[in-house]
Amino acid sequence: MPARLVRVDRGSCEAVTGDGRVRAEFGAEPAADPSAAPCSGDWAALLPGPRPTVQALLPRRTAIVRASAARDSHGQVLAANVDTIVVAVSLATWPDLGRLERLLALAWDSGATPVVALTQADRATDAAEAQEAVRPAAPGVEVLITSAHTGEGVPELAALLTGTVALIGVSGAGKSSLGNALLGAELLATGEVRAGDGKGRHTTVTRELFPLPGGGVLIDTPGLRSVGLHGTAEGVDRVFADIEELAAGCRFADCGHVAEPGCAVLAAVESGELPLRRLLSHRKLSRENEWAASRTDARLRAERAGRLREITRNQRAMYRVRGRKR
Ligand SMILES: Nc1nc2c(ncn2[C@@H]2O[C@H](COP(=O)(O)OP(=O)(O)OP(=O)(O)O)[C@@H](O)[C@H]2O)c(=O)[nH]1
Ligand SMILES: [Mg+2]
Ligand SMILES: [Zn+2]
Repeated sequence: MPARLVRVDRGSCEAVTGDGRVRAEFGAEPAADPSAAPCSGDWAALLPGPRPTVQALLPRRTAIVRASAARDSHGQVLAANVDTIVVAVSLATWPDLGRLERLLALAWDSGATPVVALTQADRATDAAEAQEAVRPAAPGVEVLITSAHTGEGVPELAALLTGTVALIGVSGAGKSSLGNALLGAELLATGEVRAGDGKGRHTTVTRELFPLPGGGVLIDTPGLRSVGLHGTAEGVDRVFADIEELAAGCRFADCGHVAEPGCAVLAAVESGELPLRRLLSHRKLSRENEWAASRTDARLRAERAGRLREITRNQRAMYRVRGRKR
């Protein structure tokens, strides 16, 4: 029975089928790769019955994957088959552009299209000024001013959303509040931020799909404490499309934009066209991705070597059996 997983708990999940919502158990033993485990937004094949079980997951069209907190090279999937990612950034304080670039790289890497929602505009000193500051950090991405409390920008945001929509951002950004505004109902729990530092209290703890009034579904996610990149260079390249464009003018095709002669990127920093902050952020995120990729490569090599050993072992055993038969 085809089904979509709307919420994943320990050992079981809530799934929506053509006949309604069911609780389904996980059939097979957990895979070695945690990113292959069922996740909100996955499409699945259920074996129906009094206790339905998840028999198989369909390949994911897109997936939001971050480096897992565990010290292995596997990524952690935050949501699967997402079409639009709303990156929520609160205007209650001045936006952290480096963090936004990181979230956008994660979003682009997923295969979905990101949108930046500047939230809590009613608390901003100058929302328009903040929007202008954010735009250069998000080339090719819509940046909207919104407020869940006044409803400002909510219809405009809703108009940009298609298919499966995921809300991501730090705790206290106002993801769930904005989610409720989009859902047109108070379905998601929201929480006060801490008085001292204005940080959220990690109110949202599950990722659950809710149908949107205009079609499609919404996945609210828990506030991200850390966003380690675990992607390809593609996401970073898109966030820094302006640097990629400038790089085409560098004298050397493999220019690292550090101290090379004829570097068009450094020239742009010199002239004030490109903020130095952005070049440094690019460098940092690229290195992180390369590191994640090299660790994944090392793991794949080890796994291949392991498989080869196993094949050799099996072959030897087979020859022994054959030898006995003769
Ligand atoms: N003034 C104002 N406050 C808002 C707005 N949106 C959210 N808040 C407040 O910000 C706090 C955090 O909002 P949440 O929606 O719970 O934030 P979240 O991003 O879901 O946080 P986590 O679930 O912890 O990740 C709450 O006290 C909200 O009332 C807004 O548009 N205006
Ligand atoms: Mg929340
Ligand atoms: Zn260069």
